[in-house]
Amino acid sequence: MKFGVIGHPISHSLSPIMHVANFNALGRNDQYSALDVSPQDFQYIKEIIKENELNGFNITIPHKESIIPYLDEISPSAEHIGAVNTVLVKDDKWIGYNTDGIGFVKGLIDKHGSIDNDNILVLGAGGASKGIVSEMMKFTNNKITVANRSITRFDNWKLDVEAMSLTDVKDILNTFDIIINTTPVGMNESSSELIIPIENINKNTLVCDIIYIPNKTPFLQACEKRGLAIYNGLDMFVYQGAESFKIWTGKEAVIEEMKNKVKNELKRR
Ligand code: SKM
Repeated sequence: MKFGVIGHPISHSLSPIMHVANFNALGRNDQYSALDVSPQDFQYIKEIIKENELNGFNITIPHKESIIPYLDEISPSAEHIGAVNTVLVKDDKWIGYNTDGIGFVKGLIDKHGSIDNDNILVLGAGGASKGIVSEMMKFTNNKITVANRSITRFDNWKLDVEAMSLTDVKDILNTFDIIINTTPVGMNESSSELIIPIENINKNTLVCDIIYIPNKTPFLQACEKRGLAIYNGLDMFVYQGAESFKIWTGKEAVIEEMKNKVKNELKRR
């Protein structure tokens, strides 16, 4: 079978080597390529996929929303999130899914165990946050708190969450067992801005970031320095790929092989 990832730019994507590691581990002859499609050329996406004879593909920045009008069907959760990262091509029909949120949640639970009774705070209210929160709600009994700089961002949220401003959440930071940063703050290593005052966080809290390049954002570094347990976005990337593979083939991926390959490649770069 043939798969691929569509994005712009795309040369740095780790998806091809990660998926090929999985195909090899399973003894499959599948292919996975990276296709650079600029926003101007995105109107030709149907032709591009047909020419490349893909059975399924991932979609990354900046096309996760622009793909939606080209789909024949969309999963309810991808529709709710408003973003698609996985397309299944079935009998010439395109079906869109989003595996980013479930990828984060599965990775988190595999690593840290059940989140049934945890008090969880998610920072940011964009697409990534919505995806993670809607999946996480299925695995926890507590109401999830979501904090964003501007509260108007919650206007189109249909989820039953505790919505707060970043300013207000500062006073209750010590009440959370897990804190997840989904904002891009920290992507840029030269910026030392921390999104919340970390001295207010409880010592037993697990602090997560969905970013994995850099390996430790300044936010995670500062939390680690304070003695808190930290968790970056690498597992999220691996598990979203594994979930995409399951959608395309109905088979379970070999997570460990994928993870090792990505870790080694990141070390090499
Ligand atoms: O959602 C994923 C996407 O499936 C693949 C990807 C990549 O190849 O860098 C990144 C994320 O957007």
